[in-house]
Amino acid sequence: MRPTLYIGNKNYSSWSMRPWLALRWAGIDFEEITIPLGGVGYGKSRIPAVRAVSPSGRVPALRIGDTVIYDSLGIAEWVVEQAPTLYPADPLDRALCRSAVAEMHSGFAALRRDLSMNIRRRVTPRAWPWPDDVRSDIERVLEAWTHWRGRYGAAGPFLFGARTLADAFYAPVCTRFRTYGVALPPVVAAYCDTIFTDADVRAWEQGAVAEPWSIPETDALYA
Ligand SMILES: N[C@@H](CCC(=O)N[C@@H](CS)C(=O)NCC(=O)O)C(=O)O
Repeated sequence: MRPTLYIGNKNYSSWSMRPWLALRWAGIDFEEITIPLGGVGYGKSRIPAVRAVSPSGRVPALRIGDTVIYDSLGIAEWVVEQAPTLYPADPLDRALCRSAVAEMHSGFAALRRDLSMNIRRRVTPRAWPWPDDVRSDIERVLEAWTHWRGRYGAAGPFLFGARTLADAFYAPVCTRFRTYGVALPPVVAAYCDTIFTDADVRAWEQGAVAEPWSIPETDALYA
């Protein structure tokens, strides 16, 4: 049965990007349907077209037959059940990788609020006086990535060596750092380059560039 993934705009919807990448990396054939975000009900989980396909009123949602998996992590975990190599094989490495994914899914509220994903946009870099909570989130991401790259670097160029779900969950953070001109230490910049050269990340970005829609309030952040 061919699943259908409902996603928001590729330019803005980081939660949609994550399971989309996981599905592509797993080699699963799926149909994708984009529901442009914005307008009536946006920000309140009340966009009628989203409510029609997702019980939470949010995207992403993956429909498989008459079942709808309606959260990025729920979808991603289903994907890994089809493609177990998207988590490391060693139980402790796998647990650490799951912690990385969970930290992204449940954390970094200030970074997500102030550095909203906006793939097409480039803000002129300057000496940002980041708010304390944003700076703290950025520092934690840099610390975590540096630690994982140090621990798993010999096994490959991704966070846990080989490409895993953690990379799908943090890929949108690479695009945020690029959009808002966040200064990156070399090891982190090299990791982001790995992400930006991934064929499926590039395909998602090309989709974002081709989209006709924009969300003015997001485009105005740090203007
Ligand atoms: N916890 C959810 C969050 C999903 C989410 O917030 N999606 C946004 C788009 S990135 C959305 O659907 N927003 C619609 C709205 O705010 O009304 C997940 O991980 O899937």
